[in-house]
Amino acid sequence: MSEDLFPIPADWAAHARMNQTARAADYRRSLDDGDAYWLEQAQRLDWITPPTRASDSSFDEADFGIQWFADGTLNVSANCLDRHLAERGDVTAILWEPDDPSEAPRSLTYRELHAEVCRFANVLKDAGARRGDRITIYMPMIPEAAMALLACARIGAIHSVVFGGFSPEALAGRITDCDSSIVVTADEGRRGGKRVPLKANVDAALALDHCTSVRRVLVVRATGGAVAMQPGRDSWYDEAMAGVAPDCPAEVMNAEDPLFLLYTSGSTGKPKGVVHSSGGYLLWASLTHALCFDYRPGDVWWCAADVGWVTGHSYIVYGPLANGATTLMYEGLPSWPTPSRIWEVVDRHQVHTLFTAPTVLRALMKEGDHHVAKTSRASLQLLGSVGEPINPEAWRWYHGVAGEGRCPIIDTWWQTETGGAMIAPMPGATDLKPGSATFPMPGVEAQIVDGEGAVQDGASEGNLVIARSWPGQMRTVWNDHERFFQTYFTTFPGKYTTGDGARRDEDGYYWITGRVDDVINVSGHRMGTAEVESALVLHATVAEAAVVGMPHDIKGQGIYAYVTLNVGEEPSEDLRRTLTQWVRSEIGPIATPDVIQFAPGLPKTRSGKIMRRILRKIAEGEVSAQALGDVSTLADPSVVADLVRSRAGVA
Ligand code: 6R9
Repeated sequence: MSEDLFPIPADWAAHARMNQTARAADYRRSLDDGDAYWLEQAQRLDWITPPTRASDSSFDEADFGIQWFADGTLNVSANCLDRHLAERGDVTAILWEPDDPSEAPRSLTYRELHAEVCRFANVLKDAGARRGDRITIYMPMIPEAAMALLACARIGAIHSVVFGGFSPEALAGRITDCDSSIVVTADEGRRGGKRVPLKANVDAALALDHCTSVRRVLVVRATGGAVAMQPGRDSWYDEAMAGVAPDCPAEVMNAEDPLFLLYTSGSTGKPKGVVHSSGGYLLWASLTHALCFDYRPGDVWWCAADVGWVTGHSYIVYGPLANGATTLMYEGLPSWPTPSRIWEVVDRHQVHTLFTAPTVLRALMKEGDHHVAKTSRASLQLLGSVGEPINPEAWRWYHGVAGEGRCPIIDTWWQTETGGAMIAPMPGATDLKPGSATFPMPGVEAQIVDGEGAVQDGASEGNLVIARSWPGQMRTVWNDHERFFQTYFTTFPGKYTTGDGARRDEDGYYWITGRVDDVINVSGHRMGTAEVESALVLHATVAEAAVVGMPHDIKGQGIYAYVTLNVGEEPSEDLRRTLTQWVRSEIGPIATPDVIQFAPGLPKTRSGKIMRRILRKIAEGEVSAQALGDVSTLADPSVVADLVRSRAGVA
């Protein structure tokens, strides 16, 4: 790994809100005098009742609980909209770039967005939505998606966004788990010139026996494609908007009232509904957006994620809008219709900061630098990365080719659970090392612990844990507080377990080494191996399945599935295709296995536990006896040789 240092550029050092000394002092104070520090930071929000207490949190079993600003009240949509109207009402809030570059972009000022959100909130109320109700949002990347989030926030309803790439099955599971009564969707989405049948997927989800909670479906006309409307249940959004009052007072919410839930994959079981709060979450999204990206009024900000992931929640919608920013929302794919598209969008909208994922960079890198060189990119001042470890080669390309050596790379490490960036550089305060997310953000007491939980000081490597609560921390797993505690606070008692490994070098820089659990990261998207396994074993031909990650040039990790068929079933190319398609329809295209290896047997211990370590090695192509290590504890060591032999035919 490269340890070169890229010093803070002089212009950033001169004008950024945080310099090196200030960052260090600020961090110290955030830990040494946390309550005062956070009550002060909380003033960046517009409170109805300002909080008088900061954290009431404990990670210990006896008094476990997480609360921030518990006596404060506010409304998140008012923070993102109303408070900007007096001074920034005519500033562009959302800039929208369509999938098809020949179409015109759209833009909405804060005043216009406020008006739309108020009406949308009234539409939701008319549909029966009340404070605390769950509303599922299954939308393409159009401004109405952001409006839907803010409209929920305005009336105190809890939104649950489901990524548009999830299948009807996966959508239904997420609707049922939180007992959602309303779905907001669109006729179709568009991505890379293709149509995504969102409304048809909703219909298919709601037709499933177990999916019975939804009473109303609101449909935004995005493409004009034909869809079936079920009378009494489905309404067109534009028609509903025409019939409601233009003003809608913002509901007074407690800081701890849930703002949203977002399903994410873990190492076991079905996806968890991660619950985020109103006050602490918004403060974290807003503060980290301001600090990591040194956001200034007038800068055009582009987070190229999908609103279906936490990155879209925190850095397309909540953080930037709370900060009065101009946030660009892009409907399409970074490399469609050509690999220059991402840079053309930068030029078209004079983007100041671009925030994207390493998988995108690796894919673009492969296409050749001429696709970049033919664009100007003169407006770019800062580049961000998120979603997976950025390999130094991609980092250098991003910095040198895309940013022409001018733009610091802000590599932000965080998780759905953390609400916003946890370890990240600040452009005026942090010398960069390619591949390192650098230092913890204020209030983030990051530690490296060994397998027994002993804290490692100085240069070390091990499990990354966070030793105390921070405002943006998730508060619970929807409907399963016990699972929340068990998942995150029992491996290393008294600490939040991230599931990531990390190394800290002699200069104190953190290097995230990737997941240490059974979560794999495919193109920056989290996938639980257990989820893919459950999908596979649901198929009539499959007896057993084991899924592991494998190295993949573009995606970071690919999905490698070992499948044992039922007695009497024969492996074939046809069956391989059928099973691949099956997983796509059970979960969605993001879960498509890259390799399916038919395995007569899986390596198991005598107690029946699958030895994933061995399966990972075989998937990586590491098949020497030395790489595979000790197999003598297996119930049947000969299965390993069989797997190695049959691997040759598939990978
Ligand atoms: C924001 C987001 C979380 C997991 C996380 C880690 C990986 C994210 C990273 C990174 C190294 C970075 N991850 N950012 N690893 N460097 N800058 O991606 O949330 O979808 O929940 O994924 O992604 O492994 O644990 P989420």
